[in-house]
Amino acid sequence: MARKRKRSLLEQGNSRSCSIRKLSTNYLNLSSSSDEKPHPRLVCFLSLHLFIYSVINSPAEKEESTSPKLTKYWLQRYNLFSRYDEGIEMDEEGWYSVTPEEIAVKQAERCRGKVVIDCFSGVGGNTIQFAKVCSSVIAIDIDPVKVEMAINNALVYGVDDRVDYVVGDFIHLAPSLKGDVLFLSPPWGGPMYNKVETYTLDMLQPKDGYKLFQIAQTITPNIIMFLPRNVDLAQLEELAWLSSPPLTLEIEENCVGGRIKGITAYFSCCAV
Ligand code: MGP
Ligand code: SAH
Repeated sequence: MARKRKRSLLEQGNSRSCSIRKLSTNYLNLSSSSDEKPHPRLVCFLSLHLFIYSVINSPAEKEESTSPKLTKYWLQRYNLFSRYDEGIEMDEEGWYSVTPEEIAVKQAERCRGKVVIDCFSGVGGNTIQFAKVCSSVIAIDIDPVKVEMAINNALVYGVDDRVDYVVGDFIHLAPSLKGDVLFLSPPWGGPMYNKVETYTLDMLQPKDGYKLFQIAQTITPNIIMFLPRNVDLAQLEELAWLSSPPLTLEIEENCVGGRIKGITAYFSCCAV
């Protein structure tokens, strides 16, 4: 199992300034031993040079800066996975799509003791928390790389043996699935989802939200959807009361550190 250890930006910053300080001091020591004081401009120039050199050549910096657009997610890495440093693996979509751990814990708590199907399991943010409290978990993702990462990440949390992983298309697999609760955290169309004022259900992928919900209902009425914070709440209510029989709907705003990250809609024919 590939285990990557990554230093935090702060640690990198500290070690970088330490090594610069050390190198500059060495240089000054050398100079003073020969009793020749270097020109202050030369010291400045060399320090700057060493700083740039160490920034460019820091392996940790290189590893983390492969995609600058992901930096904001990397800075929140411990909110995404508290055990991030123990070998968590992510890809680009994983970084911007994973459910923050605090939210996943709450969603899983609602499914305690049940058989849960995590229909769009990604790198496993939700799957791990379901595995901790549910009687069994089926995790489905169409992308085999995500499933490999999810297995690795479940290993980090010691719950890998409590999940059945399936590489496949939820839409095609649906007729063969059985479970008490269906959890849907589908692609929202990328990190630009919040560029519209109101996110409508037709923007969900791989099918629009109405179709996804219809497919989910063929398996169970107990459906949980993790959706953008700007989702059209009236459409969610519509989904609930247009169902036959009408479903109860509970909407939860999910915050981390005081910022809303998403909305969870709990649909049920009875309390889940
Ligand atoms: P965000 O809005 O991209 O990040 O995603 P953040 O840090 O709130 O950005 P800010 O600059 O607006 O403050 C917030 C959360 O939404 C992520 O942590 C994911 O849990 C979730 N999320 C985002 N996207 C694009 C998706 C997605 O496509 N699918 C799913 N299931 N969740 C997503
Ligand atoms: N809840 C997950 C994030 C899910 S992101 C977590 O916490 O980690 C949405 C996922 O849906 C992506 O990993 C993507 O590969 C997957 N996906 C997209 N289309 C799919 C389909 N038709 N069937 C199953 N998975 C799909």
